[in-house]
Amino acid sequence: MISFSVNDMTCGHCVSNVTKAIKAVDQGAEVRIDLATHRVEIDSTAASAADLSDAIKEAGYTPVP
Ligand SMILES: [Cu+2]
Repeated sequence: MISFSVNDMTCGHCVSNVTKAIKAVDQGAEVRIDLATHRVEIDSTAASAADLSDAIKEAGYTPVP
């Protein structure tokens, strides 16, 4: 499992943006997001942590490992 804290993710819209960004890198990824704690957990077999981090950054957010 890969996890990040994404502290600038503040609402449901952000959650959907981050989810889309992750799915764009790995369509089969399992994504769990807890908005209250800003925690993003990803189970991916096709993408590395660096790929996923870059995708979240490109969507305009700041993932912290
Ligand atoms: Cu938002």
